[in-house]
Amino acid sequence: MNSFREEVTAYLGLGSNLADPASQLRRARAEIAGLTGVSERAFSSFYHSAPMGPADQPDYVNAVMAVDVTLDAHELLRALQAIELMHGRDRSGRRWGARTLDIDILLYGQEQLHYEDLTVPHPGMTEREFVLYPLAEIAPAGLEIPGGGRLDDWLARCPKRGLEVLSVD
Ligand code: PH2
Ligand code: MG
Ligand code: MG
Repeated sequence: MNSFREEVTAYLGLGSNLADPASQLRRARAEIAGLTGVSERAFSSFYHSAPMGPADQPDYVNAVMAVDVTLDAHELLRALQAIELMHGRDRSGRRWGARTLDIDILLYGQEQLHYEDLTVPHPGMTEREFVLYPLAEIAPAGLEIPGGGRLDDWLARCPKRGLEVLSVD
């Protein structure tokens, strides 16, 4: 880690649909905020969402967290994957199947990154109601998605599919 590196604001998408999803997200929030080189800037409401992908899985709880980081994108990715593992994340399941905790890097400053293990902005984020609505809650007005247009424009075109703010988070 490089303590002289400039701070970057990153947006993280959190999701869970197993083993008390809301408490998974609550713990993850504290763990992320406690990482060296990471500080919490904002956290959205918790949202109840219908599963995207296989329908025979429980509904999800989703949220978006903004963090200021001095980690580079891969250092951040590794740290988030370690947190997923602490939550018993099992990557052997089917694509888009049930999970105890998923933490995705949605945006990393204004950067566009294309690595084998990391694509930023997160592919598909502009079509996912459980990303766009919580993101819009905490992002600055007029946020531009690097290489991908304005958040507000995507939001206006994105059906809610039953997405609801959870009254207790
Ligand atoms: N994540 C997936 C697959 N499907 N559906 C909802 N509602 N929320 C998610 O976070 C989600 C999903 C894979 O990451
Ligand atoms: Mg995901
Ligand atoms: Mg993921």
